[in-house]
Amino acid sequence: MVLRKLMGVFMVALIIGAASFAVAGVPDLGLSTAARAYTGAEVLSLFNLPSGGGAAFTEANLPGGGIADGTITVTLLDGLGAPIANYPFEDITLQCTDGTNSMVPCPGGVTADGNTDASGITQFQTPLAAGGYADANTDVMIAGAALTSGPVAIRMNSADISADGVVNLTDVGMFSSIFYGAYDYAADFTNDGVVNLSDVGRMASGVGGACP
Ligand SMILES: [Ca+2]
Ligand SMILES: [Ca+2]
Repeated sequence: MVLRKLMGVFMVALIIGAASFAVAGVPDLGLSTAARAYTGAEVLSLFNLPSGGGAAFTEANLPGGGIADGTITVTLLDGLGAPIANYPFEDITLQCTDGTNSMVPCPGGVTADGNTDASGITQFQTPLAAGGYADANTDVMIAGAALTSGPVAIRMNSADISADGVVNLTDVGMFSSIFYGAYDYAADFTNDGVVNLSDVGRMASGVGGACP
């Protein structure tokens, strides 16, 4: 009887041990988090270029056009809540899509700035290399799967409006149509609610550029 009880405890310990082994060191998409430096409620906007010469996350735009720090800090934890150190930055990426339109990365253009540190932490701060736009929050992707702990309130646009990896006359034409037509976030690079000369400046800064 005692032996049977002991065997039961032993089996439970084995099962728990196996479960722990399964999750240790593997990112948990619910426990891992992504946080924005700016703690206000507003959705920020990030201006991208395929060349990587767009805005750093520290220079994201508030509604109205002001500057706010949109730096994203990612904390990777495994299923036991333990930090995952040295996780490769190539597998920590961003996705921004509203279902119709999307931010389109250049190859390797939207990775975290570095591998996770001993606390499981890394950041997105340097400019992305990307085209396209989406009026939606941004998901942090771990090896292709979104964190279920929630997206970051940053939307994105780019002088590469056509999202083909180059900024050329096609994009200038699309920009002009919006400039002279109805408001569209796709060309409001300063996020101030109007498409005007300040956006022309950012459009011009991208012309001739392409994915590296
Ligand atoms: Ca283009
Ligand atoms: Ca604008």
